[in-house]
Amino acid sequence: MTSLEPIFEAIKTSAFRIHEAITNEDTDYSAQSNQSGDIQLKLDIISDLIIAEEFSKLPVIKTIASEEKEEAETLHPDGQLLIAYDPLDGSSLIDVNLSVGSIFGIYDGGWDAQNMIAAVYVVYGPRLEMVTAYHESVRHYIYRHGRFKEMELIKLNEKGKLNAPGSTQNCWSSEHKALIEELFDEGYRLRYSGGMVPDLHQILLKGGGLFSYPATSDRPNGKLRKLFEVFPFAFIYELAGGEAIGAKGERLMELPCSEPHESAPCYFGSKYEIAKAKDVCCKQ
Ligand code: AHM
Ligand code: MG
Repeated sequence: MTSLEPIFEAIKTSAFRIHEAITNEDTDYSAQSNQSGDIQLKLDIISDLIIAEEFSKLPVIKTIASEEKEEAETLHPDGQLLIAYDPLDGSSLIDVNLSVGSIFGIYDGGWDAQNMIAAVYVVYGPRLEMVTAYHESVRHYIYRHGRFKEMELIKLNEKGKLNAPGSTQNCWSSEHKALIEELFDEGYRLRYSGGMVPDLHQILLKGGGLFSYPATSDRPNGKLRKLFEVFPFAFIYELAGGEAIGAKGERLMELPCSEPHESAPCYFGSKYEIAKAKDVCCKQ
């Protein structure tokens, strides 16, 4: 089996460089927009260039697809692996200095979720952190004194306490509203920053809860993109002992992906909250 260590090392180098850019570069918008129609920050473009540059040094990587680029790009025709990434997720939070992240999905054989062999995310917060999901375990690293130090493995409890409901509330379905209300009625606490990476990281590290970005009347297919955001976190949550489902209760990891920027409604959580989501709003 191909070792993923060089890829993890390239992600660590990119993370360090992006962290430096966030600290030192300005937070202005550029004159460009991406495939999803979002106006790009200069930092979105810089982060994308940094990651592409680090990945281009690795002959094992055949193709990359970025949330910031319209089309996938072949790096090494004889390479084996495909990597989809969101270079700077949540970048609209940068100006108010909230945490943001980078997300990576690594595939062998095509872009369908079933071909994913590893997923990684980086959190740029008060600290620089990285989480890898690979070989049956979800590993957590914190950047200290010039290197990423490995911490305890990440495992979700059966049931958590946090509720992170995304999107525009007055566009929710009545079923989705009912799910969110039921969780609050059971004592769940609201934790939603608007950054998928720190919001999902918080649920993973605090033992469990629910993050949802549903189908809404303004966005019937949700907002979060399968390749760049949904599949990598579905892989990570399942490996951590949780579950990740779509609008009909189906496993997100079983969804096909026919277009790189396709989105999907999504629910990530520990087993209790996902069972509840299936019962209350995610039905066939
Ligand atoms: P981005 O890729 O343009 O940064 O958008 C993705 C972000 C996620 O990090 C977050 O979960 C979501 O958008 C928040 O959206 P909303 O403000 O609609 O809840
Ligand atoms: Mg994103």
